[in-house]
Order: sequence, then C-alpha cells, then structure tokens
Amino acid sequence: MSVALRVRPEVAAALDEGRPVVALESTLIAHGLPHPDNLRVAREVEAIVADEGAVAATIGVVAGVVTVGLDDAALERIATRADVVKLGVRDVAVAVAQRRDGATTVASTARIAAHAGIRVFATGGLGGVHREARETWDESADLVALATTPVAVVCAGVKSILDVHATLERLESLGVCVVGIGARSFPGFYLTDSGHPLDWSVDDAEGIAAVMAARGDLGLDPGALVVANPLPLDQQLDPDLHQRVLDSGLARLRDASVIGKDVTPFLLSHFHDATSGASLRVNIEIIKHNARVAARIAAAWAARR
Ligand code: PSU
Ligand code: MN
Repeated sequence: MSVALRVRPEVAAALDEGRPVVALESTLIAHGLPHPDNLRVAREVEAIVADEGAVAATIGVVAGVVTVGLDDAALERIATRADVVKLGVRDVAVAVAQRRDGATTVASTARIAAHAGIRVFATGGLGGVHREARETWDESADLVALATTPVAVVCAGVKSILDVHATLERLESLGVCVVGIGARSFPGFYLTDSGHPLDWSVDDAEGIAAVMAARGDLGLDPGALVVANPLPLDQQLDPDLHQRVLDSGLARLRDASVIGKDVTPFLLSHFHDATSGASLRVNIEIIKHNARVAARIAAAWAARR
C-alpha cells in the first residue's frame, strides 16, 4: 500500500481474517457535532461497534496520511483542532499532498473504505439535494459517490434539512439501491418517518447481507446499498419543533450568504442551538443506532463469506 494510506493493524488483521469491520466517517465528528460532545461520541460509537463484535475503522486524514482506523490520539486531533478541513472525494489528494488534517464525508469515507476492502459503513444522515437546489445547484457529492462505490451505508435517511423527495428521485436516477431495515417508510433523519414510502425493506441484518451478496454475485455493484435505519418514534425530535427550527434555519442561511460545503454544518449547528441541544441528543442517538446496526450487518456479511 502507498505511503499516503495507513490501515490500522487491528483493522488490517480483521480484514485479512474475514472478521466484521465497520467504517465510520469523521466529518460528523469535526463539523457535524460540537466540541466536546464530538470526541465523546466518536469514542462511544467505536465502543458500540466493538461491543457488537466488529472492528471500528474511523476514517480521516492525519497530517496528510489517509488513515483507516484512527487511533485515540488521532480521533482527539480530528475532534479538537480548528484547522481540520472537510474533505469530499475531490479534496483528499490535495490534503495529502499538502500534509493537512482532514475529516472525510460520506462520499470520501465510502470511497476510501471500499478501496481498503471494507464493505459496511455507518453515518448519521446522507447528504443530498438541498431545498433551494433549483437556484443554488447545491447537491451533495455524496450522491455521485454512492452511485459508484460498492459499500453498504447505514443511515437514518438523508438529512431533513434537504429536499428529501428530490434526493430520492436522484438516488433512483443514479441507480442507488435503497432498502429499509425494520421500516416501511424512508426515515427523516431527526424524524422517524420522512413521509416517503420505501419500495424495499428487510427485517434484519441477514436480510441486508443477502442483498449485498446478490448484488456482488450478479455484478450489480459498483453502486452503494443505502440501508435506511430510522430512529424509534419515541426518540425522534418533536415534529413541530423540527419544522419551526428548519424554517428559521433556512431563513438565516439565505441572509448569511453561506454557500458550498459550509451549508450543512451551518444548518446542523443552527438546529443544535435553536433546539437547546434536543437535536444534538437525537443526532447522537441516530449515529449510535446506525453504528450498532452496521456492526450486525458486518457480522452477517462476514458469516456468509
Ligand atoms: N450525518 C450527520 N452529520 C453530518 C454528516 C452526516 O449526522 O455532519 C456529514 C456527512 O459527512 C455528509 C456531509 O457526507 O454531512 C454532507 O455534507 P454536504 O451536504 O456538504 O455534502
Ligand atoms: Mn453542498
């Protein structure tokens, strides 16, 4: 492997031996959650994955080294330093060449995970088409990466700050397979149900592993498998509060002339402030829930091999 890529020995050993591995992204640590909660959550999520018998591989870029499986010092560095750059797929090589610290998004984490041989990945909510995309053309690079990367991504749908309907249409055009786990409705990130029905759902991790196997056997990869995993109803954000805070956030976004990759962190941080931390608690539960389910899928996948 190249000098720019480092796979943590525990992760490499698990991959070699066919044991379950779960990739985790670092943008939600560096740019999606406030300090100091972010570092605590990053550690807790890894512990959940380990608790389920899988090896966690949090992915990020440390001083120009793409790292699959950040150790605790690196997690702390990504969670605390102010100069950690949000890296989409197109940014990774520049950050490596310039020896920067960077946090990887869903798109870049998925690509690096697949490159390293990891097939299961957990995040919070995917990026997608923004609500004013007709004017702004703001569509997350997550979508294109999902169309071309063979990895199962466990998520609570797409972030509810987005145009969910438009995002589902784009996922269909891009040929991205979307399957619910224990759900008939596409989740709405902070909300259990986005109001959009799912075409496909399975009951458990074995059901997802069976879909992964069929995709591989038939050469239907290299697209991703989106595993839609809603939070239980009693843990969702209050829908009325959600609507109010979303409206105020979108209005503030327009006034602040925030663009590009700062849009999503801006809106998430508005939610965390304007709900006095309620959305933060929900976001943390989403990430933990997805990590647990991803670990079970990784185990079911490893058992089939
Ligand atoms: N899920 C969360 N919080 C986050 C993200 C996902 O709960 O902050 C991140 C992911 O890294 C995702 C990114 O790829 O938000 C989307 O950013 P953008 O809309 O700029 O593509
Ligand atoms: Mn964008």
